Amino acid sequence: MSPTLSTAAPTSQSLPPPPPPPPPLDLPKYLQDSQLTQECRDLLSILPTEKGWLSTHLHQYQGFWYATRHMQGVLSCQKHFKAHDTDILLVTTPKSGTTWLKAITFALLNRENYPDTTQNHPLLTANPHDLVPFLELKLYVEGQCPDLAPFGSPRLFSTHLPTVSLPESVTASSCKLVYLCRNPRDVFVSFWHFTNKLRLHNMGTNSLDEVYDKFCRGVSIYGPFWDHVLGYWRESLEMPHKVFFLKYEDLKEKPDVNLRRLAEFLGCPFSAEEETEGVVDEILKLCSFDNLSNLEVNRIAKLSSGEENNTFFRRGVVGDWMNYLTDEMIERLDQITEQKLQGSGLKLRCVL
Ligand code: PAP
Repeated sequence: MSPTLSTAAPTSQSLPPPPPPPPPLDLPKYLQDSQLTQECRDLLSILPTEKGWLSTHLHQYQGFWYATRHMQGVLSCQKHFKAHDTDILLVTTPKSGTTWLKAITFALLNRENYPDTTQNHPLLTANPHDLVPFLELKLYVEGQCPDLAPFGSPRLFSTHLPTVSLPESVTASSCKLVYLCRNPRDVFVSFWHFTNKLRLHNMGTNSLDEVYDKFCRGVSIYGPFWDHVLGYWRESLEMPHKVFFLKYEDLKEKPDVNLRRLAEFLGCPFSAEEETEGVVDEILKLCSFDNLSNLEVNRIAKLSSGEENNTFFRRGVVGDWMNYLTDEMIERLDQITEQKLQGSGLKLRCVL
């Protein structure tokens, strides 16, 4: 006798299990918190934590705030990165002009290898972040110990780390640091746009008021902004041969003067012949906002961490804060800036 086929609806017990939630790998890498070592998890469990602007959480470590995903890279780079005396480290707090500084310094150091800035130049086909990688956000981000041999000499890296959290060998060696800062009004507005652009559709956008309050309280990636800037400002005063302090606004206003100063600091000044040939202007033209932002690679490609290259190019001007901040917001930000920078000798311009 053949078995009777049941026509009754299956009970919940016989139903197949519901599909698992989409694995975190579906998220762009910059939103993933996975791949943390136990050491990192243990540390995170005891650090002060707040809601992030983009990542779920921010953690306060050595006085500054980091996304969960970045903590692994910070610890790993602190532990393993061995600076060479000839290394050059580009340092910024986010949205201070990192992409521009990377492009300019790369073009400056590689001008003999790539004398023609209009053809076959790496910056025409690669985003500056791919040419000058971040230590803690790219090379060490997954806790691995990368092979840095292909970087040749001098090695050019970047970091957003504050002075207090730099790997020991950076301080102990004769490597050079170039710090670029930008006024906090424009940094904040740029950061607000950047994080909103990177948030997924279902995450909604951050309200300006909410993240403004966090920024003022120092709770932003690599914040407090003022402590970050002051740390490098003081180092540049104490060790001008090691730390070169640049301002975005000065670079905008007098790019040629500041590029020449940068070249002097890095020990590769422009020769009289280069000056006659207009090499300074060629580099500046190659790295200009208009040129870089219109290149195909920067319009349509992505970084390996998932951010679209075009998120690093928005307006590229001084003073866009005027279109976003209320008088009260400006007043609060200015009060903090005045209080924090008091006695330091550092002045930040918000307009040109
Ligand atoms: P990061 O720190 O996250 O790497 P970063 O490059 O500092 O980002 O920030 C991008 C800002 O630099 C953007 O500013 P905005 O939002 O106020 O417009 C971007 O437009 C600006 N920027 C990028 N490239 C250049 C450039 N070549 N010249 C001037 N500004 C630039």
